[in-house]
Amino acid sequence: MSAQAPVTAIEPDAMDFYNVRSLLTEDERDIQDAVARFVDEKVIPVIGDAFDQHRFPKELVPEIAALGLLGCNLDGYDCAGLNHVCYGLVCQELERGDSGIRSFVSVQGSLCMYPIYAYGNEEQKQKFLPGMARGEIIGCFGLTEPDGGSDPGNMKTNAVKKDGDWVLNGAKMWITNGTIADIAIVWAATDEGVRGFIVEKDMPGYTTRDIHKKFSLRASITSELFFDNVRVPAANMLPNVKGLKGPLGCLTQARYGITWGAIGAAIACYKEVLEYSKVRVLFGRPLSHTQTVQRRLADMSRRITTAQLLSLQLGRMKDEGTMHHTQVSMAKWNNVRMALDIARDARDLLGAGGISVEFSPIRHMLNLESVITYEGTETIHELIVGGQLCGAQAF
Ligand code: TGC
Ligand code: FAD
Repeated sequence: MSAQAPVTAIEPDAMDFYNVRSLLTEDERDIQDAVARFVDEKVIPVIGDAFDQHRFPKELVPEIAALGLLGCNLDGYDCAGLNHVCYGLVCQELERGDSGIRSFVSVQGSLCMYPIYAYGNEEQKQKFLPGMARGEIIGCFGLTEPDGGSDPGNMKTNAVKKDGDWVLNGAKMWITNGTIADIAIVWAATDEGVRGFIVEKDMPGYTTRDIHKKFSLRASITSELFFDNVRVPAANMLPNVKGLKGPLGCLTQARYGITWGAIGAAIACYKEVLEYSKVRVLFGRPLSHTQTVQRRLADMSRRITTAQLLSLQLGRMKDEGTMHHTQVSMAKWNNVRMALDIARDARDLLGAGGISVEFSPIRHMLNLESVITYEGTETIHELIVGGQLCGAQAF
C-alpha cells in the first residue's frame, strides 16, 4: 500500500464554507471578481437611494454594457461568448447589489437577445444583437397578461396576417423595462399557434405605461404594454419557432440566471447580519455568541452553500448541453425560497435597524417577493418538478 500524503484541513471561510470558489476555473473567478468590483464600487453606493426614490439607475447601463454583461453567454454579434457558469456568476454578483439590476441584465440578455439569437433570422440578429450588447437598444419581454401570468397558453393578445404583415392587438402586464425599451419581444396567439414579434417603440398603436407605487423591485421599471392594431412587418416576426415552447425556452435561460442571482441576494443579507451580530452586544455578550443566533447564522450558511452547489452543477450541465428545464425549476424554487427566508431572518436579527434603508436585507426581502413570483411562481415550479417526477401535469 502506498503511503498517503498527509492532508491538512483548510479552515472553512465563513463566506464560502465549502470552498465552492475552488470549483471555478481561473477565468470564471476573474469574471466574478470584475463584476463584484463593479457592484461594490458602482451599485451598492447608489442602490439604497434608488430603491427609496423608486428609480432605475439607468446611468449604470453603459458600464454594464462596457463590462460585456449583456447577452454575455451568447456567441458572436459583439457578445462576450462566456460559458453559462460565468453568466450565473454575473447574475449572482449583480443581485448581491440588487435584484433590479440583475433583472435588467436577465431581461436584456436571456429574454430579449436570446430569442432573437435562437429564433431569429440572420438579418434580425445583425440588426439588433450588436446594439443590444452595447446597451444602445434596450429590450423588454411581453408574455404575461392582465388575465393571468401562470397560464400563458391562455393569452388573449393576438396577431392576424394582413397584406403580408401582422396586425397585433392586446395588452401585456408587469413588464420589466417596458417604458424604457426600444424593442419589445411580444408573444401573441395566431392561427399558426403562438408566435414571437419584435415590436419597435415607434410603431403606431404601440403604447406603454409604468406601474407605480410598488413595494418591491423599486429600482427596476415595471410597465404595461398596449397594442392597438399595431402593424408589425413580416420581417419582425421570429421565424424559427412556433408554439409556447418559444417563450418557455427563453424563460429557461432567465430562470437559470435567477437561481444564481438569488444566491447573491442571500449572501448580501447573511454577510451583513453576520458582521452585525459580532458587534451588537446584548445581555453582556455579542449577539453572535448566543446559541439561537448561531443556529440561525449556521442555517443561513448551510442553505447558501447547498444553493451554490445546486446552481454550479446546473451550470455545468448547461455548459455540457444536458440540463433539462425541470432541473432549472427545482433550483429556482429552492434558491429563491432560500434567499427570501434568509432575507427575512436577517431583517429580524437587525432589530429595528433592519427596517432602515441603511441595511440591505429589507430591500432584498421586498425584491425577492417579486423574484419568487416572476419567471414562474414557487407553486408553478413545484408543480413542474412534480409533473416530471410523476409523469402527469397537475397545474
Ligand atoms: P406545456 O404543454 O408544458 O409546454 C408547451 C411546450 O413547451 C415546452 N416547454 C418548455 N420548453 C423550454 N423550456 C421550458 N421551461 C419549457 N416548459 C415547457 C414543452 O415541452 C412543450 O413543447 P412541445 O414541443 O410539446 O410543444 O405548456 P403549458 O401550457 O401546460 O404550461 C406549462 C407551465 C405552467 C409550466 C408554463 O406555462 C409556465 O411556465 N408558466 C409560468 C409562466 C412564467 O413563468 N411566466 C414568466 C413571464 S416572464 C417574467 O416573469 C420575466 S421577469 C423578468 C425579470 O425582471 O427578471
Ligand atoms: P397568477 O398566475 O394569477 O397566480 C396567482 C396565484 O395562483 C399564485 O400564487 C400562483 O402560484 C397560483 N397558481 C396559479 N396556477 C396555479 C395552479 N395550477 N395550482 C395552484 N396554484 C396556482 N412578465 C413578463 O412577461 N415579462 C416581464 O418582464 C415580467 N416582469 C415582471 C416584473 C415584476 C416586478 C413582476 C412582479 C412580475 C413580472 N412579470 C413579467 C410577470 C410574472 O411573470 C407573473 O406575475 C407571474 O408569472 C405570475 O402571474 P400572475 O401575477 O398573473 O399570477
